[in-house]
Amino acid sequence: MYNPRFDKKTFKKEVKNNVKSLYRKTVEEATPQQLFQAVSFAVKEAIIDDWIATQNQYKKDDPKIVYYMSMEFLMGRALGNNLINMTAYKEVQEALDEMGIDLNAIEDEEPDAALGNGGLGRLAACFLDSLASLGYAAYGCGIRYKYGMFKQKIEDGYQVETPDNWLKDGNPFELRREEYAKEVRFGGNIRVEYDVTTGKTHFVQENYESVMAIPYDMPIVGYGNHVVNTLRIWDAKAIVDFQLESFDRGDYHKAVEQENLAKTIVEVLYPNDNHYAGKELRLKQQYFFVSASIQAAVAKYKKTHSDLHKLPEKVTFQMNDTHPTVAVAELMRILLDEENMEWDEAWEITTKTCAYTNHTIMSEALEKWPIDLFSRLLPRVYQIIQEIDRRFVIKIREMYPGNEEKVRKMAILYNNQVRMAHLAIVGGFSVNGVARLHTEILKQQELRDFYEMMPSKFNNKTNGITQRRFLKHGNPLLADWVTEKLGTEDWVTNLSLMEGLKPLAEDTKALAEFMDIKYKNKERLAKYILEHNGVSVDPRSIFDVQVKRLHEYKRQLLNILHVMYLYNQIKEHPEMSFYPRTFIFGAKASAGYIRAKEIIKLINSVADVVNNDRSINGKLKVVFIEDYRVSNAEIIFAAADVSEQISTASKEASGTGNMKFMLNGAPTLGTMDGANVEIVEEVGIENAFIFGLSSDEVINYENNGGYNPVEIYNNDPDIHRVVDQLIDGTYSNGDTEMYRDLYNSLLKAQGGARADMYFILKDFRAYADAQKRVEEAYKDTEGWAKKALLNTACCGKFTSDRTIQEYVDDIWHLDKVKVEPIIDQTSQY
Ligand code: GPU
Repeated sequence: MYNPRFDKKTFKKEVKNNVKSLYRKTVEEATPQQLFQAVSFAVKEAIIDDWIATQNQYKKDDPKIVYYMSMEFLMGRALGNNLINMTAYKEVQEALDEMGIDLNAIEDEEPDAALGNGGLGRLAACFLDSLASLGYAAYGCGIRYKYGMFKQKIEDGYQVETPDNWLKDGNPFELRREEYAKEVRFGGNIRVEYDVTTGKTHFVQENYESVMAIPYDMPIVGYGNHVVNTLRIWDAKAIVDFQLESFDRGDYHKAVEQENLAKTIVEVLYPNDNHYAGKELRLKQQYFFVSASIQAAVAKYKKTHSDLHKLPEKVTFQMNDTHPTVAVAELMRILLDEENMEWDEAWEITTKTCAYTNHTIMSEALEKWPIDLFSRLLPRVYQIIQEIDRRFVIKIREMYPGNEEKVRKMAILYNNQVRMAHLAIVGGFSVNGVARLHTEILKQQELRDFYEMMPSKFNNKTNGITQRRFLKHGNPLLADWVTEKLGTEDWVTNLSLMEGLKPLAEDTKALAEFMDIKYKNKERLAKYILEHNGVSVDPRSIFDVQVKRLHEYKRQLLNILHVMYLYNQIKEHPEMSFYPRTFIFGAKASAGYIRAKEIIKLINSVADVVNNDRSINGKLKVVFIEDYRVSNAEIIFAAADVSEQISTASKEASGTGNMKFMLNGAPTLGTMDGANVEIVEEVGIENAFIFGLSSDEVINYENNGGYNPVEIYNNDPDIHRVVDQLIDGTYSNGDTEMYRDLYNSLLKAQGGARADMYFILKDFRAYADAQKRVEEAYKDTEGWAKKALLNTACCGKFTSDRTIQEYVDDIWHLDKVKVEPIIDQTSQY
């Protein structure tokens, strides 16, 4: 066991002592929040030893480091996860029990660290967990937003956003590292100096505004290996003294401006998922954390290495989508202006150090900054991008003489815009997609020209998730059962062992146990729903779950239209056999995404009507879970029977929720999109419910102007009826306008958008049929249990440990590190 040094007595003493010194209270007097703080500080105390040991080991071994650059880290709660990874969860639970403290209740006091929107941010969090658990040196680099993802309230069926003040009680796990502060400069102008003696040109930024970036470090605990890596997130503060002492003495106005800049820059996470809004402050955020992180990484490298030309041997900057791709130009700037390198040597280093991951093909997500905004905010960085572009365009012309179409399509600067994806592809050595299908679409469609020009840069890294949080922590009943059945807990770090469960699909007793655990988890979720939504749901009904960001391409609208259809069926044929179903939704809509908000309102309206209709005998329930986030996701995945993954084929790059459902034994009801394709490949098509257009068919329609939904509407009376119910007042107390926009979106081309852009009516019948197959399959209790169990048994591929190992083998080439723990008498682990 990992923690032979855990001593209950010392731990309990420490908790008591923390309550006393932090709050001048006894354990009995302390509030739950105070107990959470006291326990967390005791846990941090133990983590610190391993954190020091790890960093010392890194100093000794000098391994290559990956810097995972991301605007988002959707970490969720830290306490329970840290205990799990220290392999101390049960011991600490017991110790606290003996003090009359319930660990679960204490965990519920911790706010989620919601520094991300959805899949992209959660992937970053899973990756950090896997990097530490596999023993690789890594930093997560991001922003310490004062306000994370907004909290969602549902009022009268509408989403209402409230600020997420996650730091208000203090964050016990973070460390402020003032001594590693870095200055970041914005705006002003560039003065060009020519040095006659050296013949060198210098570029001097003047009249700029600047902020100080202050790092906060959060420990990332590896599982059972004493490795503790660092998530470094940057706070901003004004540099007032500096300005008043220098040439700007007495420039009160500027001091105030800088104060404001510092305050606003880290104020809040932009709540957009898969969407580029073009806000200047967002670009400031991007450059702010990228510049600080790269400065810090270069400074760290220089402490122990003399030759910057070998930087690529020790450092990779992995850019999580285009959000941090200004990194390419910033590294160039540092090498050129601060290290006085020539262009070619700086370029050689940069293009061996930077790598880019693409997470979407949705065109509205492409970051294309207007040149006037970009060059005003980052004048020197912009000059460098101009030069990168100039040289790249020469290359295009060399390769494709006379083909100006290629230049138009591939240039970085075009149409008065800076195309960030192009910068990343040209300036990096690797471009990867996040599921096999997605990478193929990138190569054959969106990035085809780049693939043709530089095929060797392109590679696939199918996403993954961490089983430590989403099984061991989130579903302890199933986790213990798996351990018992496999006779080992090694699946926690080697998920391929799950295939050892496959024979149990033929074992009636094991199947019953498996479904009994599912039932208990459904009871736990039902309790949560009753407490948080005031709706009572029957754990014997089928829990059909769609939880993810609200987006038209994810097609929550298809799901709820189908519920409306089922409701019509039940009303019309009360005698018809119908297995009771509970449709569970959870989703945040970006604050400015009107149509997404209409869909939330519709779901809640349908819930209102259906849940209150006594005549259907509770056969159908609809629940919208408020404030879907990492912490309640853990409960939701564990309780799901059916995993809804119904995006329009080609649109969902990968999906990762799909993997979390699979891990917890919920078969996929989905399209052949993203990683669903690979899930089906692992589990077998007979253990999933697949329907709808293929990505090729969708792309084909799109290239030929779409399809005609009106024809379907006119020819299918069930569909006709459901669509009409959007405007006949059925779900709006007689209001015929409330859902008119949704109605129009399905039937009418408007404002450049095709009618039914996401093929909802086109796929409706296929979806309804697939749902019918779900119902039939569920009625066969043992048959269903088999499918469910096989999903868990076949999920091995989808651990982020596998994903990270592939990144290491193909892109990062990191060295594995072994950490020997510090044995310290005063420490309790
Ligand atoms: N994704 Br781009 C986001 O969550 N937010 C974004 O802004 C962009 C992509 C998601 C993809 O939609 C999802 O398919 C994928 O699994 C996830 O990134 C992680 O790669």
